[in-house]
Amino acid sequence: MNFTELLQGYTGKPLADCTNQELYLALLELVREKGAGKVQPVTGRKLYYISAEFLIGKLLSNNLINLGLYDDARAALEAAGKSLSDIEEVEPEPSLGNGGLGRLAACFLDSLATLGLPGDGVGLRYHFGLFRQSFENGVQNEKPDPWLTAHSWAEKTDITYPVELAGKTYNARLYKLAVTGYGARTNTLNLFDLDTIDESIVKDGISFDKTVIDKNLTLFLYPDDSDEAGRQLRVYQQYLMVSAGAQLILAECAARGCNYHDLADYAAIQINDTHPSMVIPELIRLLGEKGIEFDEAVEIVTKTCAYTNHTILAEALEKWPRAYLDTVVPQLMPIIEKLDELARTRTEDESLAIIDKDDRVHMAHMDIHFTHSTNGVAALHTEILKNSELHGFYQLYPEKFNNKTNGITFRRWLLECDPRLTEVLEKHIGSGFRKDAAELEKLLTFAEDESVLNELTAVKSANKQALADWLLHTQNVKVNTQAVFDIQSKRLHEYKRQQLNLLYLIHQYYEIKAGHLPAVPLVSIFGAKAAPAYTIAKDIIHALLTFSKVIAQDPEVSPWLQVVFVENYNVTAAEKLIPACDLSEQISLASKEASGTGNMKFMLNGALTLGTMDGANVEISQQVGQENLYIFGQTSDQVIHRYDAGDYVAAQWYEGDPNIRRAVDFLTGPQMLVAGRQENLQRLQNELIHKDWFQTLPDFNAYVVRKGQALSDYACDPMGWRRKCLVNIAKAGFFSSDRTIAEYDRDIWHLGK
Ligand code: 26Q
Repeated sequence: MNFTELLQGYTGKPLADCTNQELYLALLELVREKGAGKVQPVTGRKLYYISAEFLIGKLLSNNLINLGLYDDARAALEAAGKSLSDIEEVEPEPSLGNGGLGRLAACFLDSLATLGLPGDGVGLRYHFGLFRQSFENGVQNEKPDPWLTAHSWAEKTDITYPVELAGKTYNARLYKLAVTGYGARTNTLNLFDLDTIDESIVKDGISFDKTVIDKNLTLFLYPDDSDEAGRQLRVYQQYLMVSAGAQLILAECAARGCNYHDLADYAAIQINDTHPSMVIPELIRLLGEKGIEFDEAVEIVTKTCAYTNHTILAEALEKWPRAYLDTVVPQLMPIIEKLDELARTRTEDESLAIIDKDDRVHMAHMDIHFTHSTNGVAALHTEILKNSELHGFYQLYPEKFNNKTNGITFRRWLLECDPRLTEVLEKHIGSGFRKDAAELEKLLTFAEDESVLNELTAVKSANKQALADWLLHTQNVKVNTQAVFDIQSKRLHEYKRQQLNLLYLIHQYYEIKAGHLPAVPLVSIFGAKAAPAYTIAKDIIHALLTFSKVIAQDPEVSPWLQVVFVENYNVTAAEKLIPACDLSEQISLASKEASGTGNMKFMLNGALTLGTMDGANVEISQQVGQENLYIFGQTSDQVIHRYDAGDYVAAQWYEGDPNIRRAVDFLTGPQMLVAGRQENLQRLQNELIHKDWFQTLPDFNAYVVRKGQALSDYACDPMGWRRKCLVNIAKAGFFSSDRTIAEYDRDIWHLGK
């Protein structure tokens, strides 16, 4: 049977007579059935990756590629006058993550399945996921994102588990979503939800009645830095996830013959940041119900569980007031108290306690004491954890600490999002890199081959044109495809320093006004959501949108400089932006970005990094060599010393440097005030002059110089530039999540054994 006949079996009529919606549903069914026959057999240890977020992105094309059906599907549809990319548009994106941590979980599921490792996800089925962002009058607005349609990849099961929250029992229902591996078997993403959720209680943007837990529990994923009420609801969500997850794990292991004493031979549980940390006391509680004594339960859980830390920002480490946990999870508090006592027998250092003197429960501390592994997500991050943030823990348990540098799945971030580049690569180095990312290095033999470099240039131009078409179609903005495309896309956070990029753009504006024209026009593209309660982050968005308007109206500046802010940045948007990028902005304050994973995606797609020595930028720099990227700014050591000394005074930098002063003053200058709002612009300006927690001003001049260098290289030495791009692509293999997962398995999980 050819693919057309196969698909018609699902549509029941000729493909040419179907709507895109009908074709989408038919493909969804077909993929489901093909995947169902490939479920991974399990022997020995199986991984449960438990995470509040799985930012999986659209699944149709990904699954078609992984099942080896993509080319056939595209050809069959084309023959019927249909386009697969139009059909993709019908699919809503499941927005089940904030950013990096959630996307990492999705990449890991893909790699686990691809490597044939038994590893399932455990998470929540949020009805609206993260909010949908829109801009109205230069301000971010938040609306629900109803991705859950009647037909979804996540299939309802008849399995439920009782979960007690604040003394009331709720039934967590299990949904299963098949995770296809590339040319391999499938694993499962287990998502829990309540049947009683009522989407109609959401009113006026994303507000809703916070008191009716049975109706609201899984409505939204809360953004980081969320407001107080949002924070509190997260505990309810977290416990729903870990309690139902723990019950699922115990049930699956028991069905495979586990007697609970030997749980660690059947299960490995990876705790993705502190959000699922309550799985530790919950498992101890459940094992107690099965008749296992506390001390043995602690040992079992420690052997089974491992913890990943994703952040260095102290304020992001979860601490819950004891009184609050007493209300929501009273069944866990006696266990957490016993764990605190036990931890205190191992150290006298009060700062390593689980419950501190202010009666706050430190989730990360519980994780480190009662799991066998704590890992950071890039080499520098792990060193900082060991030497400063978690130094006391490192002294106590040096053997538990290890590094697992993040990675990305090349199926989605190369094969799917950049088919043009994939084709050129295959033509020259064969298709081995599809399974073995290290084979990309074969490309290095073409570093001096001008015809190959020209092909890479042609790919980039075509991708820039495709992005320009998409921007015109979705946002009605026209961009100059002859310009250099410079992109900063990631969550909006002061430490990521979108405001530094803004100050550069203002500086460039003055340069152009003064007649110092750049060698090449610049299109500066941003994509970022700000947490709804994060005021300064929203002010930065407002300033960028306002500045964009100011320069668009200025005929002297607009031919040289354009600022585009992409609305509702998500995985789908990332797949359009990344292949079209020339210069990738990774400009966090050194020591603050745990790893970054966007940096890896841009590199893989042939963009050059402009970045600080932070997170995985350090390893990117090691891979490609410092002549193949643009590093600037203070080092993490300098930053940490400056923090320790506490002697950073932003105002001195502002007052002492005319360029800085000119750029910061512009924020509330007449042009900006005509186009934007005084309150927001003034607040941002004050923040920069009087606080600037993330040291934007000390890095300003170095940034201007380095970016200038990058842009002039791009303009004046196109072959040299493209050679650097080639080296970046060739050296990206290390950042495949297949490598990361193989390391987790080798050092922590030992799956299937
Ligand atoms: C915590 C408490 C209350 C409300 C929200 C939160 C919360 C939610 C999400 C805290 C943190 C997050 C997300 C963190 C995250 O995405 N971290 C990123 O993880 C990536 C994968 O390891 C790294 O590459 C990034 O450097 C890191 O910022």
